[in-house]
Amino acid sequence: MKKHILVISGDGIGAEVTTWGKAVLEQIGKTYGHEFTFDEALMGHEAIEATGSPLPDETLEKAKASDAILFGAVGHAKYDNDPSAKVRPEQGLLGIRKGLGLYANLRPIMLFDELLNASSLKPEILKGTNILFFRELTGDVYFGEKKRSADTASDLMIYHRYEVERIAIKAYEAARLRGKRLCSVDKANVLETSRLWREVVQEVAKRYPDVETEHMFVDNAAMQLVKNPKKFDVVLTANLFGDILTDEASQIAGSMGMLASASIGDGTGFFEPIHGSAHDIAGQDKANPLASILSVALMLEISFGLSEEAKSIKDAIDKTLKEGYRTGDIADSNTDKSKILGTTAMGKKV
Ligand code: GGG
Repeated sequence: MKKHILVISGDGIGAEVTTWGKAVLEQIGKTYGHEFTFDEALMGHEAIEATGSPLPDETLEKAKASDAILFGAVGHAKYDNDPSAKVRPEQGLLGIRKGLGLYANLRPIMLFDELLNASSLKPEILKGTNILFFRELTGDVYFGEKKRSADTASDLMIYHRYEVERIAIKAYEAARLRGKRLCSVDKANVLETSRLWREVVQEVAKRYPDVETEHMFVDNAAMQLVKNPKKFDVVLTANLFGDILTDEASQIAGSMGMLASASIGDGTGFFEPIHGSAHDIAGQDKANPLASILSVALMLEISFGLSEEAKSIKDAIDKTLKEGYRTGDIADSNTDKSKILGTTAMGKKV
């Protein structure tokens, strides 16, 4: 198979982790006889510094022309401390999602048995958890009109029927192939957008009588995720709720450094760790590369249909963890200190 992949490292630890995602992809190419070619492009703070724009036109053009995109992270502390900044790194990420029509963000909560003790939650609560989040990605307060005067600010929370319907279909199709349970998370007791969300999901649910549907308020879902995560199979939710709930759910997997994601929709698929740019540890060889490597496994499976190759990546990570190797974020009090690795050493082990 011949595929052309655009690598957008972005900011902070983005370059360190995507180096290893790309290296694993090259190794898969050699082992299985696929030809992967690569190009690079700028996004986020790095792109602002170089071109003045968080998403240069050239990046979007290259993205549209590629077969898949491997992305790192965007963000910079400079903007977090300057709320008045008009041009921000995150606009690059939101812009490429919109530009490529990436409306469904799949975030699997993959739990490696070896990491049961890395979580602050009890192993007996976690064991057997397997959740697939569908976070809507191109609507909600992220894209609604923003207004600001001296003492007032507003972000319009807006959803259209078609936006809810198309992601609900994707989530139901996935639920049908998994545990046949779907939990739609909203705030329909308070928000009008959530009442539309629930109405549309109820309509789509009728087309999937083999899938058991549950509707849950987001506050309850946040609690159930740490109380009884095994109750969830596929979780379908809006952009903002999905952003927050999946960070919470990363603690089930042991660390944000373990969670990969796939953004899909109308065109080229986009694969990235759910973690951000982590400037506090950038350039120190401390970042966990496993989320980027797992994002490559998602790319192989979802965009290229290479399930065996994807499985070989998960098996390699499993073996590395079974041998006792950890990055700092997933080490616990029982970890052999000599097996706590930096980004480079962990990437090489896998
Ligand atoms: N790799 C994920 C990342 O860079 N996240 C930073 C960010 O700006 N995220 C916004 C979002 O996911 O909605």
